This record gives sequence, structure tokens and C-alpha cells, in this order.
Amino acid sequence: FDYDVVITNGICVTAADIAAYDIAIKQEKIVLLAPSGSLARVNARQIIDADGGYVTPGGVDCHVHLEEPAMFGRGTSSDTYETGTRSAIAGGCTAIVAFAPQTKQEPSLLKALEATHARARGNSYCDYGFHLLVGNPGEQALSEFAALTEHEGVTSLKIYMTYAALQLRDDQILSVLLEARRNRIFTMVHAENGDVLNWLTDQLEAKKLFSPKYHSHSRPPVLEAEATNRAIALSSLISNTPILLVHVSDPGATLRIREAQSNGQPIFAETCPQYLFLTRDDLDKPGFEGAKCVCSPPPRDKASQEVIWTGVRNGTFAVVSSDHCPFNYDDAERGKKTCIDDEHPVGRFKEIPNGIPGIETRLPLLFSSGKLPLTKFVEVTSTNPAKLYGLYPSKGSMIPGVSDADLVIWYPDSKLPNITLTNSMLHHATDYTPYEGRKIANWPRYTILRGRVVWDRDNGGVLGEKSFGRFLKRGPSSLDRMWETVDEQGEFDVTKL
Ligand code: DUC
Ligand code: ZN
Ligand code: ZN
Ligand code: ZN
Repeated sequence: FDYDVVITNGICVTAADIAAYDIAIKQEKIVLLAPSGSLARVNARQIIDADGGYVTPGGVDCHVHLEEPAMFGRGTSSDTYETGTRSAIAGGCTAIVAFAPQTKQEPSLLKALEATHARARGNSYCDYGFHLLVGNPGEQALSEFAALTEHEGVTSLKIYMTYAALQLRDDQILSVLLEARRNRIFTMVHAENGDVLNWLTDQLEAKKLFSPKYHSHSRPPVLEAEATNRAIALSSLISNTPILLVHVSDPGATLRIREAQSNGQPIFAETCPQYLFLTRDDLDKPGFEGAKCVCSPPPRDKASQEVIWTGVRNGTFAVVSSDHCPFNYDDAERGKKTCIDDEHPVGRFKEIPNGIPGIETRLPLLFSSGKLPLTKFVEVTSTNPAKLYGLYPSKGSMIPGVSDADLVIWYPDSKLPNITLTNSMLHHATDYTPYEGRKIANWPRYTILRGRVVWDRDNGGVLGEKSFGRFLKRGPSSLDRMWETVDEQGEFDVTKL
């Protein structure tokens, strides 16, 4: 055979353009792009006729929690690497970057990383990398940053401004940013003011306001905007060290991010489907349904949702990630639903784990929304994540001889919503989806990972294997010439001491 796989007659969409051409794949790479239909009769092991369909690069989801210990309230992760990545490929996602959690008790980042490797190794249906989740930025951890980038291919980390198990003080954040800058590590920030939300939670509980909707009262928009502003200020103090604000939900935070970007600061932002498709009214659904939409930050109102959509379209948000952070609402250990007892029949918001599943629904929801140009869809779900986290151009693109043959084929035969999303059609190990019953227009027909069809919606479903996913050693972020950014304002520059 001249080629392993050939895809003919499709309309190919990248972040840059939409055009009809054929794609030839050999030894896991895209090797040739040719005029549409011209490869229909070449000598290939497998020919896929994508007539009437769109071909996009595989989805890259750089915000995924799998098999983490309880840190976001009660409950432990319902998905393992195996079930989470199986769910990923069924939804068109071919690469993820998940978190390697370092707890407060663990001084070493390298140990935390090794423990995460052990969970993922041989258990992943898609390619995967890790961000360090830094819970204890002590001397030892900070001294390991160089080893992370030089030897481990781990070039990003996440820090938290909330959660008892993870919250860093401002001085600790500065220490992390300084060391991150020295080692060209890209820092993700969870920006919510933890002290304020704990205080508000106590106030609500004292008034016996326990139900899921009060989760959103405990985290008003200003608490996200304040922390976002503070994170941007801390970045500017360390000579404008690049940061990414994760899971942004609030217009005030969005405006502050946009302002910093307009000032030329290397401030990047992410939002997630829950802030585009859910609102705070979903937290007030009857029975336990509200609890299924509890995540942090909480979904906001309809007007905020529109501001977030605009931010995706105008480039304020570089990426749309899932923040797949799954918990079962049926808690096997307690023998009853998590957070439910006689006193709190619909759940006590303080105890509902903060997170929802979404690794499989991210691309279908966005592709089907009709609210993004297809090039923008590819940009925010695949190309930009790959660039931001040092995976480009082997991931997130279709460059012959360079890009891995990670592709998704979509057949939008109808413009009308014709698929009803139910949890029973998903491939995670979680017992609900917050999008139950929603009508969507499209679902990936094929997912191809390094030249291999790992998902065929109409013929066998998941065809991949849990041993096929590979660990991705990543380079430095390349979305911007961010590392050359210098603080020209002549102020005190701590990085020059
Ligand atoms: N932050 C996340 O990124 N995921 C789930 C919980 C949280 O607060
Ligand atoms: Zn977070
Ligand atoms: Zn998360
Ligand atoms: Zn109770």
C-alpha cells in the first residue's frame, strides 16, 4: 500500500480555512493534501469517503480531571483514565492534558507526577499530557520546575485561589509565577476569592439556605472578577508572566481580561461549555436535578452567557475546554446520593462536589450550536489548545509531514436538531450528564487517532484500545511570543534581581 488511510471528498476545516481536499495518511502522520477526489483510487489500506462531511483536526482538551483525590468538596472522581479517555474519543477528542495533583502533604512535584503516570500508563484511549496541579509550592517543589520542563515534558501548571486543600496565598502565587517565568512554564489560575466564598457559605448556612441554587449565591460574580483582577496584577508584578484564567464565567472578569489583553499583557483565558449552555436557573431545577449542574464558578444568568459567547467569537477566550471533573451523584460508599440526607433532600450545596462531566459533549455541543464559524470552532477546541500547551503543530493542525493524523469526520446531514443527548449514549463512567434531553444537530461520525479509526459511530462505536494513547512530552507554549514580553514601564522588576 502507498498509504494507510485516505479520506476523500471531504470539506476540510482548520483554524485558518475551509476547503475541499483529500487527505492521505501514512505511519501515523498526515503526509499529503491533494485536490478533492484525486485520491479516490489510490492504493490505500482504507479509504473513507467523506462526501458531504466536514473533516476537522482532532479535539484537544486541555482541562480534564481524572482519578484525582477529593479536593473540590466531597466525592471522588467517577472517571478513571480508561473511562474518561474512552469518553473523549467518542466525542471527537484525540488529545487531553489532565492534572497531576500535588496535595498539601506532598512536598515533591516529581512524585506527584510519577503517581499520575502510573494511573494513566496503558489506560488511555487518546494521547495525553499532564499539567502539575500545585498544592504545595514549597522549596522542594519550586526547585523541581526545571526538571519538569527539561526531562518530563511538563510545561504548564495550575494554581488555585480557593479550596482549603489547594488555596495559595498571594505571596505563594508570586513565588510560583517567578519560578514559572524562569523555566518557561505556563500557569493556569483558578480565580475565585476563597476567603470570601467561605464566609458567604457560612452566612447562607446560618440562615439554613442549603439547596443547590445557593451554590451560586455563595460565589457571586464579583468574587470571580476580584480574583481575576488580582491574578492579572500578580502576573504584572512578575514582569508580565503569562497566565491563563481558567473556566471564566463572569462578564466583569471577561472585561478585565480583555482590558489587560488590549494593554498588551500576556493574559489568556478559557471558558467551558457549562458557561455557554447552562445558566444559574439550572441549579434551581426540581429534586436533585439542580445538584447535577453544580460546578465552580457556577453557571451565570442568560445575559452573562451571551457575553461569554461574544468573548469566544472576538478572541478574548483562546480556548474552550471541558473542565471534565466528574462525580457520581449516587455515592456507592455512603449507599445514598452524595450530599443528600433527611435534612437536605435535594442536596446541601456546601457538600456537593464542584464539577460536572463534559469531555464527550464539548465538541458536539459547540459544533452543533451554530453560534461559531467552523474555523473558530477548530481554533478554540483544537488549534489554540495545542499552541498554548506546547503540542502544536503535531496536534491541532493538518500540516503534511508534520501533523499527527488526528481527525474527526462530521456529517451534518440536517441543520435541524436531530439527536437527543442522553447519558445512556455517553462513554464515561458517570451516572448523569447535565445536558440530558438536549437536542443537538451533530455528533462525530469518525474519530481518527494517529491514522487509526478509534470511533465509528455507525459501525461498532469505540474501536480504539486503552493501550493506544501515548504520553505527550510537551514543549513551551507557542501561542504568542509571550516569553519575549518585557515590562517596559521601568518599574521595579523582581525578575532582574
Ligand atoms: N475547578 C476546576 O477546574 N475543576 C473543578 C472544580 C474547580 O473548582
Ligand atoms: Zn478550577
Ligand atoms: Zn478543572
Ligand atoms: Zn445534611
